Amino acid sequence: MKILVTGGAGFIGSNFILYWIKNHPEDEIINFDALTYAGNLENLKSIEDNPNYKFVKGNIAQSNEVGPVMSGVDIVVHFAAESHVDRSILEPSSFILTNIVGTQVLLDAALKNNVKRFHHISTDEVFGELDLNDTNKFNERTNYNPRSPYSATKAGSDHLVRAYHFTYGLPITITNCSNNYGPYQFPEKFIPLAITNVIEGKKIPVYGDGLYIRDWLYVEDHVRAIEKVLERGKVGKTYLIGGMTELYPNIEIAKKIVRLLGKDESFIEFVKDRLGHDRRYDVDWSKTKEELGWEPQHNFDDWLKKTVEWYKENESWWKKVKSGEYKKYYKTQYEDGSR
Ligand code: NAD
Ligand code: TDX
Repeated sequence: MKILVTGGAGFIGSNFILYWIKNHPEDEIINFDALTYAGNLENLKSIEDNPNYKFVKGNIAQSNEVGPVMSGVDIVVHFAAESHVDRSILEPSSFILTNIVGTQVLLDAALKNNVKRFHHISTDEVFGELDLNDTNKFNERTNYNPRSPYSATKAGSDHLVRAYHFTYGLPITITNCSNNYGPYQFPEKFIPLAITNVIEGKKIPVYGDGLYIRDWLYVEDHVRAIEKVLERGKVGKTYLIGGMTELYPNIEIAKKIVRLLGKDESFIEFVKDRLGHDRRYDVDWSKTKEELGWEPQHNFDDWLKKTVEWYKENESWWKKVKSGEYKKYYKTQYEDGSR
């Protein structure tokens, strides 16, 4: 089987490739990635010489770059995206180009090359926000209600993927998952930012009142869910993926991280809130469990601890990542009061 992975140099894509090569060594993987600030081939160093793995640098929004890599592909697993909500608030245009136009270019090429499955990775953020004190969760029937430029572009890409199925018969599946955490996550996202800041002697910036809730999913649970959908998912269907049920507000997570690093709460500071900040996400993944036999296996407390250990042991990985372009972004996002 020949699998084209887009965005395989990013956080979830690289975890997916490492898992797939280990568990399906007979398959051929092409990793197609533009290597934006978020793409890092160091994540894949351990497999770079594997004869069944090949990296091709290219932009999903450029049809002349996508065309040649799609030839002979059986399955597309589409991770490539601009993925950080705060960056989408500062500058939405690259999100529209990559997440919407890029997805459409890939869909066209997949159709032309008769791929057997186009699997699109999406997010629970397309459903908008839940109130803090209601008990509803997102499910397969929840209406789309995206509220950030990022989630609006992911919603647009989901609609296009389904449209290519209904209109042209492209065999697609979609997963909408909750917030991932684990190794190789770019330290602009809350958990790796918090861990690496404390190790560097900086504070954890907690937005607003800190009472925002995410449904944390360990990245390997997500990768196993994608595997199940590729093996047993029904063409045309959407599957929801979420974590185990501990729903901690961000401030609690910040407190857990400082404790795990042997520091006190003076390492936490409240900063100005994100514009349009979604209050709560919570995913009902029971249908996915019923149909595919998948459920998350990594509980938050144990795997947050292991994630903290990973960042402690891999300082050289994130120190490089946190330099350069990242410094400029950090200054604009956290130090420049002009917005
Ligand atoms: P990431 O930002 O870590 O990685 C994105 C990758 O895509 C990078 O390697 C980058 O170089 C590549 N890329 C960006 N623009 C590209 C382009 N135009 N052409 C080719 N490659 C390009 O993202 P992630 O956290 O690994 O997320 C992967 C996918 O999962 C995204 O589609 C995201 O929307 C979705 N998702 C992420 C989370 C999460 O918590 N991280 C949760 C739900 C859904
Ligand atoms: O410095 C921060 N301080 C803070 O309080 C940052 C970066 C975040 N936060 C808060 C905002 C959110 O409530 O932490 C929570 C998590 O923030 P992010 O890590 O930026 O994730 P989120 O905005 O929830 O989106 C993530 O999950 C869904 C991914 O970035 C998306 O790609 C994915 O679709």
